[in-house]
Amino acid sequence: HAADAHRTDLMTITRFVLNEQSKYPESRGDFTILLNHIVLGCKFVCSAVNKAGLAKLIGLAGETNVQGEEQKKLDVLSNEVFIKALVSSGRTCILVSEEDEEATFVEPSKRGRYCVVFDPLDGSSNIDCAVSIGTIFGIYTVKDYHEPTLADVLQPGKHMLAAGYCMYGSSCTLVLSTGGGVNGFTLDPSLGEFILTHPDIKIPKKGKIYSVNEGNAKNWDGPTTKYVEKCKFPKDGSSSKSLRYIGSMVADVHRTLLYGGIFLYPADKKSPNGKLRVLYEVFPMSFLMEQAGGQAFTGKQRALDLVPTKIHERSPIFLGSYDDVEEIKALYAAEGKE
Ligand code: P6P
Repeated sequence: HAADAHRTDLMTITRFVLNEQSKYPESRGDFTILLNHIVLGCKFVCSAVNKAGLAKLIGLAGETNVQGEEQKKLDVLSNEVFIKALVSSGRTCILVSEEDEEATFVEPSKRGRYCVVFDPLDGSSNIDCAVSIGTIFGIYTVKDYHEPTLADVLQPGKHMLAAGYCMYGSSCTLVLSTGGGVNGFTLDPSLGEFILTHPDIKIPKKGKIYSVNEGNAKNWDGPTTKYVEKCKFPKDGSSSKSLRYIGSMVADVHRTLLYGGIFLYPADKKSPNGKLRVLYEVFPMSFLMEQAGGQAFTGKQRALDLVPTKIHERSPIFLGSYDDVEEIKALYAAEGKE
């Protein structure tokens, strides 16, 4: 019966993407090959993260990355794995990683028409306490991949073809959009395959959770302060929202996507552009939120309309349930009129 059919009709991520791509007669399977290499990287990192506590992989690699943060061995490992997997796919021409100060231009013989921007292990400060962390990625295509330039990756997020994240938590969950909605896949370690477990994810229109680092409250601007106040002390008699903040973007965004609510990393007096990086944190998560029926706002504009000028540029971000983001947009608009 149906349940058995489901068990035997394994919809793997590769099969799913092939089905999606078959809608484009001109597609030659390049995207599927690229995605398979990203999936390979995620499987490797999942295995390394799960073994980290045992294999003493955690701990400092003794170097610091471009962000001035101490690099943990898993960061170094994950970055190398993804760079190597993406180059060997033969489908990429530029790679931007959170771990590398400069973009990687793939050697001509191995070039393809895709650019991949990624954070190989976001939230890595949480590794040592076994809090969920993740890989975040976005994919652009370039016009002329024989002469790739940085301009090919400094595109607005709305030009992304695909975006996703892989969360290494109680289960290894890969959430992906190729522009036709959002789907979630869970790694079955016994098969080594990502199986479709969350088809066509839609974020609730309004949520009961807000997610922000309240420790930065003294530095927030007016609209953010007013919004968080409203979450805690609603004036319209509705119940106050719950605060959930894990401090690992992939985990906070995954919960927001499935349960609804709003995730905020606002600008503050110390960091006028907020903390999160445009290319490989803000854009992919904003892409997914819009594809799931939510929205993403920078405090000034739709996040996906932003045109980055530097590969490690930061931006404030408010993303999640459509109605919740609408409320903070109204507060920023009102401030603009004061
Ligand atoms: P804070 C983790 O270091 C990270 O880049 C994101 O994963 C997370 O959302 C954010 O920083 C947490 O930052 O300042 O609240 O600790």
